[in-house]
Amino acid sequence: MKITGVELRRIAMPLVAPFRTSFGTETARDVLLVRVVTPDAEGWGECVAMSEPLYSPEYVDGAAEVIRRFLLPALPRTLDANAVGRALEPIKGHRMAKAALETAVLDAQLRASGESFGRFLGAARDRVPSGVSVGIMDSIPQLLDAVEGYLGEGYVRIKLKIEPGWDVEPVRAVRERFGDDILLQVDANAAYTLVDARQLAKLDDFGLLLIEQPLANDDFVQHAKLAKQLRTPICLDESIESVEHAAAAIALGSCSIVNIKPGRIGGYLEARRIHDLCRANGIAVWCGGMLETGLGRAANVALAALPGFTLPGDTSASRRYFATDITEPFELSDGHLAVPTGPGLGVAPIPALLDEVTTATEWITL
Ligand code: OSB
Ligand code: MG
Repeated sequence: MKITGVELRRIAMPLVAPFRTSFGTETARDVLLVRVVTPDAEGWGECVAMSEPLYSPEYVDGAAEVIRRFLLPALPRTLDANAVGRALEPIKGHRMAKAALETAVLDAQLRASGESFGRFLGAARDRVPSGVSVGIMDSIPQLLDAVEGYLGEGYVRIKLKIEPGWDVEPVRAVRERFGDDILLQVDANAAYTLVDARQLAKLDDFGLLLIEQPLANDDFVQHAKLAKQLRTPICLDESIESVEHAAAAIALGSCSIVNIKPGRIGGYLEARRIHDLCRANGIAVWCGGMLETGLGRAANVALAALPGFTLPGDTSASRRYFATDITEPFELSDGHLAVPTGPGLGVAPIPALLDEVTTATEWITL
């Protein structure tokens, strides 16, 4: 495949409600889209980096800069998606930027050959169960209203964002109000240290599926120590940036579950490698999200249909975050999202909707 050129497009998507985590509050999603143009087809990749480097070191301006200055010049003139990761290997880190570029190349390749992401990746089902990530709220009643709304829409699993001062009480309140049967888990986004082990152990009383990323991104050893002090399974998100990290976490006993976010770990090919490794080691995986538009969501849903994804992911409907998506919206049906079946991502931006949210475009001829 020969790439003619690449468009970098910045869009600003207002959120239906502020989304608060232990690292910050988002009111709009600032997204970098990568469009790869070839003679036969074009392909889209969504960069999951956020405006500021608070979740990980990457951020949107930095991703755009590394793509134009280092990643695109490193690509061979003709290539397929398998060659992208290898060509970009000399450039350290920047996995979110690399993932966006590789995904766009893969999408173009699959659109040209008529194969869907799901089929290419090895999807084992045609729909995936949907969980929802619920932000930190100003009060418990406000949280209970939000959770009630999501359960009413049919979400099959609730994830509560937690931080010191907002952990045991919100979990207790949700259990008291909605019972022991709902699938419930929490995500700390690295807000605790090992000194908080006794506080985190209080969560053991509530039958949670897992606690996600309680400690700092690089604390593999301390997560392993914490795992010995908790009955609640530990799931890693931020810590796992590659299949090598996943192998280290498994060997050390740092986690028993992995949140696979393709954007964070460099793309869907590495995501599949982590899936395969975890499956062979009896480690459950689920598909995380980064408030993706329909483009990123389509690929995540395809990935979440692989057989090792045995827990519901953060693959929510488009309207969880956006009043208007840039593609046809993903909608819940009986608590599930359908895996797209069309070529490539199976969805495409609707030009008028895309233009409405576009803040900048840049064309790079290769
Ligand atoms: O930690 O999983 C996370 C959103 C942005 C950054 C980090 C995280 C999240 C979410 C939301 O939890 C996932 C989603 O619904 O897309
Ligand atoms: Mg997380």
